[in-house]
Amino acid sequence: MSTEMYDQLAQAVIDGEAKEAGELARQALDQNLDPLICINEGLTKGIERVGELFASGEYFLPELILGADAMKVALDILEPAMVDDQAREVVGRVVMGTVEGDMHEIGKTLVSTMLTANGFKVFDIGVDQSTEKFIDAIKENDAEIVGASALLTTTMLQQRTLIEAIEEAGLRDQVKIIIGGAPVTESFAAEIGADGYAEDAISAVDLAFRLIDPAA
Ligand code: B1M
Repeated sequence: MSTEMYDQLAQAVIDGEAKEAGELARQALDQNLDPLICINEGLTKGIERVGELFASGEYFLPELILGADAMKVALDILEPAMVDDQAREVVGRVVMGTVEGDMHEIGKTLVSTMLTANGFKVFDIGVDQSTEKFIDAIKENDAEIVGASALLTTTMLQQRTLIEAIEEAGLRDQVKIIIGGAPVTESFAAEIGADGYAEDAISAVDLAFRLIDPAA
């Protein structure tokens, strides 16, 4: 039953059917399915397939956009169910964004949501954000962690530029820097002087906890 729902969610994303993806997401919640599993086993599998079809030339940009739109509609329904509104102590303050030149928002938003669901206060500044915007947000929100997402092999270089800019702004000692996104690796993170790399939203939460409290 649940596997069938995950497959249907994936298929709605592959087909770029936003309305259907939204209806399925509502049905999944009605059936008390875990929203995170619906995202990981359904929507994410679907968008990965869209990416494969795009890479192999079977899909073009319009299909990529339709798939992402379908995923977003379903995420907007599933994500609030992951963040219950119990008042909790703030674990840490995080500025999160996708780097300049990069419009990919789904993974970054998922990381923000998971951090929020785990008690972090996240200031999500959005996609295509300049180093200046990151730095202003760190100062304005007194952040302890900065998260920078990049999905393109070209824009991942901006993560290095961001770290250099944070150093130049004299803020490097104040913040821990986490990077992520499909082309990013642990060794790239080490090479550019980030404090950590996370492969997915769940490991980003573990990493953030470790960086906030290394003894934990
Ligand atoms: Co784009 N795109 N895209 N795209 N797109 C990729 C990334 C690509 C791999 C597709 C492909 O060719 N197979 C390819 C990149 C190739 C490369 O650089 N090596 C690509 C390309 C080429 C492009 C364009 C250049 C296409 C064009 O115009 N010709 C263009 C660039 C636009 C730009 O940014 N300037 C483009 C545009 C788009 C859309 C706008 C149409 C759309 C995004 C819509 C949106 O976000 N609102 C889109 C999409 C949807 C994709 C794919 C299919 C899916 C991305 C996604 O949302 N994945 C993608 C193929 C793929 O990744 N399989 C592709 C689901 C998401 C949950 O995963 O984002 O990886 P992901 O996030 C994960 C982890 O990476 C990690 O946790 C997340 C959750 O588990 N993570 C972090 C992410 N950020 C993190 C930060 C952290 C920690 C972990 O700490 C801070």
